[in-house]
Amino acid sequence: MPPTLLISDPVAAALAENRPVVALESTIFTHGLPQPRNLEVALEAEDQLRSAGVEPATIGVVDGVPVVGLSTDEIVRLAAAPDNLKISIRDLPVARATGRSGGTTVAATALLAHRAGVKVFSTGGLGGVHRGASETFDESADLVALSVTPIVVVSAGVKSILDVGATLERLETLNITVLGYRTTTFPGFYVRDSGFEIGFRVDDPAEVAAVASARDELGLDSAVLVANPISEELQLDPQVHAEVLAQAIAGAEAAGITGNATTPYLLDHIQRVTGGRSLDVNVDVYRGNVGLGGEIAAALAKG
Ligand code: PSU
Ligand code: MN
Repeated sequence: MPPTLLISDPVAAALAENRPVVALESTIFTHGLPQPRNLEVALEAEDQLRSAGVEPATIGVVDGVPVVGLSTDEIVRLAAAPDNLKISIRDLPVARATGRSGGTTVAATALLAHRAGVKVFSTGGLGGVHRGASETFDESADLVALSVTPIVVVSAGVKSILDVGATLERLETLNITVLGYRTTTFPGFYVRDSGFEIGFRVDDPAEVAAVASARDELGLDSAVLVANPISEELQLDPQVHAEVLAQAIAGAEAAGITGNATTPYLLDHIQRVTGGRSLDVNVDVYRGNVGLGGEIAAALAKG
């Protein structure tokens, strides 16, 4: 039988020696970013961590086997494959039974990272509650997964194309601790401020590590979500962002776009209208979260 979890040698060694490790998802490069930028971003994130003395554990599914610590060859292969599955937790059994490969979402990545013993996970933007969810029930499995997975997730909030207020309500209901990193407002992914307040602010990686350790001492199983906003210099101009988003939403309605097609439509619209600037911001956001994840992992490893 193929293994149900394969931990690469470098990741296993780092964990055994209590060196810092940061998990990275693969849906970001199998489904989130266009080629060839997707591969560059995936490999850059790994290099960024290694230069900071942190072991990267990029997670995905290769021929049905969940892998924690994809090799460069495996990342290259997944970034190029046209037939990857987008693998959330419900898709893991299908991938295993059929021997398929694919990128793991935040939900599946968090689960596999935790099973491997990795304590910190950096992503770009978490999945959340979609606009119109009161009709469609479209809410990402990322939220439910984080309610039962004791890990630290670093994200720049959720994309503004989602219903940010409803997502924050669900995070509360699901007992997920939300910390603002050097901010008291929830980030809006492309912009620093989504307009929603969050209760707790932390100012350095050691404070995040202290909250994660307290969570463990209390025997709680939920994630700590670190909301890390993009810097003011790198954000999309908030005025432009608001206008483009309103246009994109109106365009989707006029074109009768619904369901799963909505997110790709909105993201593509925003990208075209901003002349690719939103894609650059997306990459900058990710870089910021990867860097902070490394610092938090280092603080946790110090104990
Ligand atoms: N946010 C994006 N692009 C993405 C994702 C999130 O802007 O590709 C990915 C992440 O992997 C996230 C997943 O976990 O989509 C959520 O998908 P869904 O809403 O189908 O649960
Ligand atoms: Mn969905």
